[in-house]
Amino acid sequence: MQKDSLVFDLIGKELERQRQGIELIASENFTSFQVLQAMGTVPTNKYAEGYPGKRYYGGCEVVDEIETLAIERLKKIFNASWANVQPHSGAQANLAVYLACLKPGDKILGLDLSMGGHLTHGSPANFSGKNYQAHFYGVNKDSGLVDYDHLEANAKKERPKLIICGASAYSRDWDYQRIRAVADEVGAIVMADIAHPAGLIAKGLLKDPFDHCHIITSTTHKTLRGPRGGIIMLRHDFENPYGIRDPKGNIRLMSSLLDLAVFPGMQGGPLEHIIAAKAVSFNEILDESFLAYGKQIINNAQAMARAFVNRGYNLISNGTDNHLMLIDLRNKNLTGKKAQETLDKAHITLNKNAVPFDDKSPFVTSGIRLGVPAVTTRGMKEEHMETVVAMIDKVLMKADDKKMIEGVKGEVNTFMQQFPLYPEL
Ligand code: DSN
Repeated sequence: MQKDSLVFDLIGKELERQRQGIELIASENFTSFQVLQAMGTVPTNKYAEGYPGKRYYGGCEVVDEIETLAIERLKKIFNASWANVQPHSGAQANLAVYLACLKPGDKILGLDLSMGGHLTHGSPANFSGKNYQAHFYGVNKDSGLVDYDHLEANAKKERPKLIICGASAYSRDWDYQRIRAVADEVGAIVMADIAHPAGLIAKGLLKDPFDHCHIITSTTHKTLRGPRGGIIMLRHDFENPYGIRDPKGNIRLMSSLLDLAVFPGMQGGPLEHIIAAKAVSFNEILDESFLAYGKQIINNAQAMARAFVNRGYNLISNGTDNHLMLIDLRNKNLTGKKAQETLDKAHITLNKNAVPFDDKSPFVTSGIRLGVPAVTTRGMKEEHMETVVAMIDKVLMKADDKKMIEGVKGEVNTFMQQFPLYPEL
C-alpha cells in the first residue's frame, strides 16, 4: 500500500501552521515529542475492556502494566488515593461522574456557560442539561468573581445532588472550602472540573481542591500538557450516599461506582496508546522542571494581562490568577467574532468568547479568551508578552487594513522562528 500522501501532507501543513503561528487558545498546548511518539504506538491495536487485572480479553498483561503505571503516576502528582485514566475526554469524565452520582432528572448546580462555565456543567444543548435538571450560579457583575452568595442561595433553594465547580473561561482561583460548606448543608456531592488549571494545581501554584471536593475531573491536554484525554480522581474514597450495594451486599465505595460508570457505563475499550502517552506526560509533570513551567505560565499570563490593561483593554475581574484572561471588547467597538477572524489572518489564534452578561449571541460574542500555556511551552517569557500584545493591538485597532494585517502576519512568522517546535519532525 502506498503512503497516504493526501492525509500526511495535510498533517504536515498542520505542523507548519502550529510552528508559524502564535497559539493563544487557553485550552491548547504542545505535548513533548515523547508524548507524541507514545500516541502513535501499537497499544492502539489492543482491546482491553475492564481494568488492570480484570479484563474481558486475553493478552492484556502489557497494557495492564501501562495503565497501572499511568494510574500510579497520576495518584502521585495529586496525592490522590484513586484514579481512572480511561475517559477519552473531559466531557466523558464528567459524564461518568454524573452516571455514578445521579439518576436522570436529578438536580445539578454549575457555573453558567455564559459566565465562564462549561457545556458539560448543565448546558441545555448538552447531555448534562438534557438528562439532569440543571441550575446555575454566575459571577458578580462588578467584580467578575464567582458569586458564592448566589451559589449558596441557589443550592439552598434547589437542593441539588451535585454541585459542580470549575470553568472554561474564568481567570481567578476558586473558594473550594466555601463550596464544600454549602454542599454539606444541602447534602450535595461536589465535583471540581479542573481541566483548565490542573497543571498549576499539580505544582501547588493554585489552591488545592482535593480535600474539599469529593470528586475531581480533568482533561490531560491543557495545562497538564499531555495527550488529548480525560481523568477522574479521588483523594478520599467514600461510601456512595445512595446505598448502592455490590453483589455480596456491601455498600459500594464511590471509586467502584466511578469505575463502573466509565466502563461498562459509558465507554467500551480504553485507548491504551493514549493511556501510555498519559503515563509519559505524568512522569514529565512529576519532574521538577514542570514547576518552573507552571510558574512561567503564571508570570506570562500576568505580564500579558498588564500589557492589555496598559492599552485600555477591559479584562474581566481586572486580571488573572491562572493561565488565561477574558477581555470584553465592547469599549474597543469590536465583537469577539471579528477579533478572532481578523487575528487568524495574522496567524494569531485565539477564540471569541461570551463575557458575563453579554448582549451578543454565542456565535458573535463581545469578548475574546486568551491563554499562555502553549506559548510558554514554546519558550516565551514575560518580555515576549509585550511584543505579542503589541501585535494583537495593532491588528485589532485597524481590523480592516488588509495590508497592515499581512505585514503583521510576516512579523508573527519571523518572531516564531526563535521558538522551535518539534525540531525532531
Ligand atoms: N473546549 C475547551 C475549552 O476551550 O476550554 C473546554 O472543553
